Amino acid sequence: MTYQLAIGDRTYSSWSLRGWLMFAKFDIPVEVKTARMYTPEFFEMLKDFGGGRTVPAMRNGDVVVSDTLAMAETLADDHPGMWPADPVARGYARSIVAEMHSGFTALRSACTMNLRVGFSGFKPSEAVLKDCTRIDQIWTEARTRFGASGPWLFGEYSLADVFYAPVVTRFVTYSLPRGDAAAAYIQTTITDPTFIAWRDAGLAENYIQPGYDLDLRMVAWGE
Ligand SMILES: N[C@@H](CCC(=O)N[C@@H](CS)C(=O)NCC(=O)O)C(=O)O
Repeated sequence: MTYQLAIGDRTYSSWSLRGWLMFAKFDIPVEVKTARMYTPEFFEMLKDFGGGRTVPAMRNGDVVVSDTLAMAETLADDHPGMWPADPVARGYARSIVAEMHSGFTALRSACTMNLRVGFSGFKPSEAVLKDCTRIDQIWTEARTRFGASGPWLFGEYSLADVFYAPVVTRFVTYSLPRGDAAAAYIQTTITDPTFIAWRDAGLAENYIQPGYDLDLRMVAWGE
C-alpha cells in the first residue's frame, strides 16, 4: 500500500512542512497531493483524507490520520529509527515535540511561517520573547545532552527535528534572538538539502498569501 499525503501551500503552511518532512527525511515513499489553502479544491482534496479541514493528512489504504502528532506515531510504528533509540533521549524528544505541538502560541500567531521573505525591524512582544527563550533552552539542552553524534537535536535526524523545522524558519524570517547552540542548529536546518528542496518548490509556486507579509522592510530570506 502506498502512502498518500495532503498538504497546503509550501511557503506558508508550517504543519504541511512537518507532514512532508516525516516522509522525505526518512525515505518513506509517498504520493503528495496539494491544493491552495482555503479554496474549494482544498476542502475537496481533504474529502479523501477523512473530510477534516486541516493539513497535513495522510492515508494508507483505509488508515487515515489527520494530525501531525498522530501521523508521527503512526509512521514510527512501522518505520524504526524515527525517534531516538536511547529511552532517555526518546523521552525528552517526545516531550519537546508535544510541547511544540500544543504550545508556543504567541510565537506562532505573531510570526506566521513565511519562507518567501524576511522582515527587518520586527519587534517581538514579551510573550514572543518568552517563547523564543524556551525554544532556545530546548535546542541547547537537546544538543548538549544528546547531540554528540551529529548536527541535529539528538545527533541523528529524528522526529524532533521535523517538528522544530518550521519553528527554525520563524527565527530566520523575523530575525529572532538566539544563543550560539540555537544559531548553529538553525543553520543546520536551513542548509539541509531536503528543506531547501521544499522551500524551492514553494517559491516556484510564485504565490503570495494575503495577510502573511508584514508592513516592514523586506529582506532576502535567510540573510
Ligand atoms: N494540530 C494540527 C494542526 C494543523 C493545522 O492547523 N494546519 C493548518 C495549515 S498550517 C490548516 O490546515 N489550516 C486550515 C484551517 O484551519 O482551516 C496538526 O498537528 O496537524
